[in-house]
Amino acid sequence: MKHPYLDVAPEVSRALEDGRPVVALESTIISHGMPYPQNVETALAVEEIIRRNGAVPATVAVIGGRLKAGLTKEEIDYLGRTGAGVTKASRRDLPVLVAKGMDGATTVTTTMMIAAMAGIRVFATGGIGGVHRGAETTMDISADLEELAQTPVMVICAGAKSILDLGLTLEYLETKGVPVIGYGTSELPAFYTDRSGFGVDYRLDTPEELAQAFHAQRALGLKGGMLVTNPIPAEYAMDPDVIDRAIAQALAESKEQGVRGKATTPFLLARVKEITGGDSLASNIQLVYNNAELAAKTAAALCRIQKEK
Ligand code: PSU
Ligand code: MN
Repeated sequence: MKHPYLDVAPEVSRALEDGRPVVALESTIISHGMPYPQNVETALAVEEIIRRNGAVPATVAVIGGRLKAGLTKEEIDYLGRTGAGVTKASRRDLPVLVAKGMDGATTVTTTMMIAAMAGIRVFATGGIGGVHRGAETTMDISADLEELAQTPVMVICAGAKSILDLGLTLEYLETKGVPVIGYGTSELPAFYTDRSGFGVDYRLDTPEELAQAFHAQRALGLKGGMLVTNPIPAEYAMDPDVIDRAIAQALAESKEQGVRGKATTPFLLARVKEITGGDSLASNIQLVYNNAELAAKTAAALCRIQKEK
């Protein structure tokens, strides 16, 4: 059934009909995750990497109240230029954005939702939201974790930043039944670095193995998605001491300034970037490229499995 509020771009829709691979991409990373113009350049380069690896990109957003799976270059440029002027759209934001015909940049949560509505199974991003440090008292737990628990999309990321409590994030995912896979590693990567000190549930080493696990999750009739954590390539990883100090400073500032709610993650991301100069941005861009490539290959492997059945 076609969804009344969903617009799937013609190229994406043709690929899905033909059983060809498609990879979803989020837009909060464009509007709130990186500065202009690097955000637009990166978003367009990521689409290109997905094409080069044999899949069709579908960048997701809400434009004029329509849920979009696949954006034009102009729409990507608009989101990048407008930056934080666009609503950061999580699950709770969709009803009003749609009813009022507004724009929204989709987080991991809403990108998963819209990808699932469109029939897209693989989604590449940088980092996911999780359980924040101090969540024992603030109750700040990203809606991304709830979405992973209920929506059947594979999310390929570079782990989570230690602006979060990584141990509590893993506990939460365990409770919710979300498989956490390390790609070529048995340790959860920490976004800017390939190590966190925490183990993942399983290590898988090829796109085929990732696709098989996702296929089995569907065949078992399980709800929810799968989290694939793909370590940043060693040559782009940051010095753990440098990044830890920047994160500690950003966290202290957010506390001092009383930053709360949906502003927390964008505040921390922006401050870490400012404190480390351009270094963290360069790493951030490279890890997204790396995830896009793996997502395209995994989406292709998933299509091959589907054809065999
Ligand atoms: N973490 C990052 N980069 C990001 C985000 C998180 O390292 O760009 C964005 C993603 O869109 C993610 C959202 O879904 O922030 C989570 O926000 P919150 O913590 O408010 O749920
Ligand atoms: Mn939050």
